[in-house]
Amino acid sequence: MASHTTLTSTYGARAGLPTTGPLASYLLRLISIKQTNLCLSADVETSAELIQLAEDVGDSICLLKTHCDIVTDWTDRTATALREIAKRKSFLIFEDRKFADIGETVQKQYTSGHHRIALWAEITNAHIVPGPAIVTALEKAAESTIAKYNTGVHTEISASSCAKLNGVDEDDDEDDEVPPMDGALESPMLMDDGERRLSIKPMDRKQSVVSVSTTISTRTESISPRPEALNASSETFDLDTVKQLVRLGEPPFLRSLLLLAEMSSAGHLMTPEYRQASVDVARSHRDFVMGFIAQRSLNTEPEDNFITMTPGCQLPPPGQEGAKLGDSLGQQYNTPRKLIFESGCDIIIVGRGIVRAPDRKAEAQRYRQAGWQAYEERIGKGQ
Ligand code: 6AU
Repeated sequence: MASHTTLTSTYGARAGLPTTGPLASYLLRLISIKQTNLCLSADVETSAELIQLAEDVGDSICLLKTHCDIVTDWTDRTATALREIAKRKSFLIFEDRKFADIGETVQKQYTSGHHRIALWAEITNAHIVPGPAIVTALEKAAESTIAKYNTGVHTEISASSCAKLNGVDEDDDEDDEVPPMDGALESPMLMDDGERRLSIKPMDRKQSVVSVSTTISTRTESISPRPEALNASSETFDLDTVKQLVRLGEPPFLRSLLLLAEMSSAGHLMTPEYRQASVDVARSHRDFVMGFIAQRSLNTEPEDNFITMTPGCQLPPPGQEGAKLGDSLGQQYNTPRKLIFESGCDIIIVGRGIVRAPDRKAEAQRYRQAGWQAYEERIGKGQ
């Protein structure tokens, strides 16, 4: 693996680099605070299962990846519920749409139709097979979604500070290694009005300051030690983590793209030249392209700080360490250590390894720990 500073830098340090966009920066901070580089691939077929999975595993992940088109009963309510859990449990949402059409078509696929992905997913992905205009088209569609959000009507400003009420001082930044976000706008609330329409309740900067208190109150409620959690849960965040999440606030209302540079499946046709072409396209859209779906880090130039997200990840069952894992349909699996420590990937994407486990919550924690250990080994922590 080629050496690059991003391989030995912490997620927190990378969040602060001048080449890091605000959404990538938010994600890197979130990873650093929650100490998780795990993305759950929630490939389930009903809204109820999806929501239950997000509830069960949300504390252990930085990202939840959806395939909304395999959820048979997907409605706006599904998106609303997911956004609410994402807010409460602090993770971002990535719709694995794999756009691959001409610009005009992908814009519609991204913003319209049954799913209206741009409204609720911070991150999505695309193939560059059709050429670089796919990125320009998605970027424009994202910009118009953001613009609509930013110019929308909003109501109600409440000035109470639940942070103080909950004993969490948002100004107390002692021991905080993750720099605070820089005046970011918050995510929308998707207001399901009972019809086939989502209305967005946007907030301006002034309101976003105030609405932090709402967030704090909700989050603190869910992640501060609850009586049952104190007894049963090993993953309840400690007070310092709670404080850092409170300071981080909600994600900025922005959108970002991942380019598929290399797939995990056997016999894929993404040659090294194709991979390089993806990197070239990404470099000319650094504001919008956050990183890649790839099997290795593709950062080579000094200003590269792309985030590599990697599917095809499983932990072998005990006693079978070293075995080459896959499914019967071409999927190929590597361990978190191989992907993060050896290949320089940043986020592991795990689907069936967690979804099919008898105890999904515990399994997600096992993957979280394995991914984090591999990262600490990579940055040389403890040496
Ligand atoms: O862990 P699994 O094998 O159950 O699920 C892997 C998930 C699936 C795939 O659609 C997706 O990751 N995926 C992708 C993505 C994320 O774009 C690319 C790829 O090369 N391989 C892959 O499996 O939801």
